[in-house]
Amino acid sequence: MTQSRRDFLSLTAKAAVLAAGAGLGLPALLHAATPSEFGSTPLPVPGASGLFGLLAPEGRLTLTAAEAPGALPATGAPMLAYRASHKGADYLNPILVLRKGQDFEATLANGLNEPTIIHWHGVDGPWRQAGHPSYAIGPGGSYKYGFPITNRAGTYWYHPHPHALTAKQSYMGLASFFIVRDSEEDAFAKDLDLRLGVTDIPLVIQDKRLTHDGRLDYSPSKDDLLMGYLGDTVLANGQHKPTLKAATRLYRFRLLNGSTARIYNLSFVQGGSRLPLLLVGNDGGFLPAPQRLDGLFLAPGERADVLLDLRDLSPGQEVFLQNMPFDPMHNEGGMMGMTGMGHGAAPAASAEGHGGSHGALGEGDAYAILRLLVEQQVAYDRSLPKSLPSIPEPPAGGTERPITLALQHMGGWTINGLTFDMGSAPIVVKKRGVEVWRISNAKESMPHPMHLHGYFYRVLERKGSPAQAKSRAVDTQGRMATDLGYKDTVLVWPGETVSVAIDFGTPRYPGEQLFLFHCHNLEHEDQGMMLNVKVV
Ligand SMILES: [Cu+2]
Repeated sequence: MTQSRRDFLSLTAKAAVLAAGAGLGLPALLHAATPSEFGSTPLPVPGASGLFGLLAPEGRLTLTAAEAPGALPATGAPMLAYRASHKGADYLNPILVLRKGQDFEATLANGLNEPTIIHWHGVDGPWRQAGHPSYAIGPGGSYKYGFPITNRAGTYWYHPHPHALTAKQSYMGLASFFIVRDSEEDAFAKDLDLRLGVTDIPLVIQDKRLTHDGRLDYSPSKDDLLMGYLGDTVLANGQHKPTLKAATRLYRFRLLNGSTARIYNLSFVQGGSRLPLLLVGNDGGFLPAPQRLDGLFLAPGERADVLLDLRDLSPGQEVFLQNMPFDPMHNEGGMMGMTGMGHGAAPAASAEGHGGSHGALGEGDAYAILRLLVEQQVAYDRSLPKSLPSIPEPPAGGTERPITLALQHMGGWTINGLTFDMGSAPIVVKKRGVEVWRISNAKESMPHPMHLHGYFYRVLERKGSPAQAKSRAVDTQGRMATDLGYKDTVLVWPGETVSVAIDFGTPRYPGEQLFLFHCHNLEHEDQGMMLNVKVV
């Protein structure tokens, strides 16, 4: 009997009891891990080889997208992975570790039976290096990448980007981290005594639906394609309900939401209270200054680099990384009747933390993702950082460009009323200065994490934010701590307008460029919530 089957059976009885008492829907409880259900399954952490092994490439690296039998840590089922061999070690989905200034040379080999191409998410490079879907290669084909790493230190990542197949391929396993280091990062890690894979932990969070025998199940219905495919089991580094044995010291977590559609509201919880976190970085590296917070939203594609201080804990104590209840704002309900694709649950149900009817586990449900078990008492004499490497203030002014996100009558999600057309570029920008994009999401909508290729945003302002975002504002412009610094993916809630400044003026890539602006809810992207952006 597989692990997931055992879990299912043991939880069913428990859920029935709970459901009777609490008046909650039975399905919502089936796979919602509660702290008491965590066993001794170790969290897969990056090592010197294997799945998510740390790989600092020297020379040209070949990444082969292919099926990897038995590779999914949670169930031992097959998954898709990028295979690589380097200096005698074999890897699956290697965590690429590069230095700023280094030349990156990689060849993607397509071992799938359908087209694919890699997008280096957040990594600067000219458009032909960025995995535009027009460059997708067929089965047996290959694509050569080669460009210098010009990013500052940060937590970037890579995943497929063939049009209409991005969600499925990412979901089936093709995704990993792309970590860039520089001298600022070296100093930071040295000051805090942080080691990648030991006390500096890349953590990708993904929700999955599993078949009865533990295989990954990607079979979105029409409703799922419209709202996003939600799983009922949440994995951390591919493992369900894992434990990381920890010491009484500082830890760094590089959190990545690698789910196709699910948004998380993350906190570290100990004995019923949320522990303080120090947010030090996000999509584009270090923030201007560390931000103390007790929780953060993480939408698909976004990263958060956080420090967690376990010095005051004692051996035997546990900390859980949890999803905290929130309103997932599936407020597209009013439109659903019009599309004829109505779903069962009333939109109002979201206010109670159950996000519609898709999947047994609502986005707004409370559940645990990872356990930290304090085992070792150590002396740790470093102090928390009071400052971080400085970055410029967001630029003031610029050419304004309104962007609207809405559900098309009788159709899917649109940007400025349009869906993706490979041959047209509805957004044309000049390499001449700053543009301010005012991204407005309709009221009868759902949250959309909007991602731009090739350039970082600086968030200027949030207007019309829902209470759960507004309550986390750290300034009068309504920005949250997670909006500070450089962003490549920004979550826009229903009814909200997020203004971002993009500097197209700094010389970057020679010649005309064709990048993409799209929703990182990957079902939305694949359904066409994506536009070409031509930079001339
Ligand atoms: Cu979307």
